[in-house]
Amino acid sequence: MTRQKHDVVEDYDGSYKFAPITEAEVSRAMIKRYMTTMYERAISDVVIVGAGSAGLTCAYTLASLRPDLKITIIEANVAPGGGAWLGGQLMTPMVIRKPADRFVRELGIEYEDEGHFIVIKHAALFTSTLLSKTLAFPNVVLMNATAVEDLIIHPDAKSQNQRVGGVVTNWTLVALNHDTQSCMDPNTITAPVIVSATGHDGPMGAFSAKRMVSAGLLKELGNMRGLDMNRAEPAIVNGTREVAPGLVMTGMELSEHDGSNRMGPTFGAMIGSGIKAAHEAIRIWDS
Ligand code: 48N
Repeated sequence: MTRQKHDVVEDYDGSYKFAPITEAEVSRAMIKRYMTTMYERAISDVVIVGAGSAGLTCAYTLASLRPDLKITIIEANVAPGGGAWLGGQLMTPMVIRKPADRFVRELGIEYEDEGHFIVIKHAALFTSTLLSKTLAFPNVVLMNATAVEDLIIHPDAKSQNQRVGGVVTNWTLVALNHDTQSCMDPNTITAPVIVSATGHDGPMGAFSAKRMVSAGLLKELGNMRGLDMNRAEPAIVNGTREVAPGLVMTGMELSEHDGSNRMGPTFGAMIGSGIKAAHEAIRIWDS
């Protein structure tokens, strides 16, 4: 493939020039936008905690079905994507069992069809495509390197039952280092619907499930069971639901909440459960 010559290549002779800029212009370009986002999203419609494969699939589905909703994704890592950058044990191909292949086709990703499952050549191809298409929706905001370190829980106006009404956030490095500093207070984002997809491992895995126990909304964790692909995947998809008023749980975090099996290196249930979580969020929003 012969590269088309264009001005950049021709200027590589030492004459390449950028337009002039001041450092303050760069800082202000970021500050103006991010602080406006924080101000506007202090009240969101749906907050999704965790930008792994389940959380991102939920965000994509929700944004495509409901462009009217302000969707705010909170991700503790600098890099979103959770555990979906590798297929399993450093191997890169990603296995997805049918019928979750329908979502892969919607994203326009090529794959090999193996009959009752498909294989994408690299998990990063799935995750980077899903991430870029999700972020392209105008109603989606991603706050990464930001941790949810608590839930906002109010008595429900009508029933007086405990209802999850938002999240408490902090920079992840602060959230992980509270015991090294005097109290570094967090920020808040209120929303009538919270979707928790914080996974089953990692520094903050199963965050909301664990917080529900300590907050008295759940008697005890079910604790994820051993690997069984055929039991695990339908259990996670069919079990995705509103586990407490205002809080939908999905993806592998649900295995810790319910005590369902793990499925190992197959990702169809992350897709199916993320899609179901989006429909649950709409049901709650519209109720
Ligand atoms: O990828 P994960 O961990 O979670 P899921 O449920 O989206 O996908 C799980 C999947 O990758 C598997 O585990 C596969 C299928 N294996 C199964 C098995 O048997 O092992 O993403 C969770 C995301 C991560 O990016 C975390 O950084 C983030 O959630 N997170 C948080 N973000 C903000 N605040 C928190 N408190 C928090 N806790 C976790």
